[in-house]
Amino acid sequence: AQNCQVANIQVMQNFDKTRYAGTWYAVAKKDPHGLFLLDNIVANFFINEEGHMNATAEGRVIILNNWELCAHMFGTFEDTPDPAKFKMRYWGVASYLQTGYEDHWVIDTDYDNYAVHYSCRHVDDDGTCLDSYSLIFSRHLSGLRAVDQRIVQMKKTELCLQGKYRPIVHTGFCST
Ligand code: AZE
Repeated sequence: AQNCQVANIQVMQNFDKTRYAGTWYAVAKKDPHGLFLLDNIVANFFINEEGHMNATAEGRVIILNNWELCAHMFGTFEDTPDPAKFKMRYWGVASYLQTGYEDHWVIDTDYDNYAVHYSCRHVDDDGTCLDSYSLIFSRHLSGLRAVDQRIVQMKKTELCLQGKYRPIVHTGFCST
């Protein structure tokens, strides 16, 4: 039974942030309300000296209506009692980019091929999510294998976000 309660969302069991480290290419996304990374989204996760997860992310954005640039972002993660649920504090390397403090959940991953991320920014009074974003990651720029696509499709449905994702193009916009 699908009730779409944020509190009932299943996350990755025994999440291992060491194995999660390294480069992930975002291949699909469900956007939040408002400004977000448009495409060419690549995230790099690593563990800092204190053992906490950190990440850099980049992606194409358009700010101030028509200024197109590559956003270079940084995120630090606070552990919570659930090893797959983090609080992420993030900011832009340039001050005119976005800052925030929000949930960052790893829904599923095999560490070597795919990962499903989810963040609910605003839980409604009825316990469903009012404003979420979600990224589907691949270790490879070429995208996901068919076997991984089937798993990811199931997870999108579990998140109550089936049909709400759009593919992310990688044109090299942020590589120069
Ligand atoms: C994420 C991967 C882990 C590190 C970070 C991420 C999120 C970044 C944003 C950036 C938004 C920037 C905007 C700029 C104008 C989840 C991709 C930091 C939400 C809108």
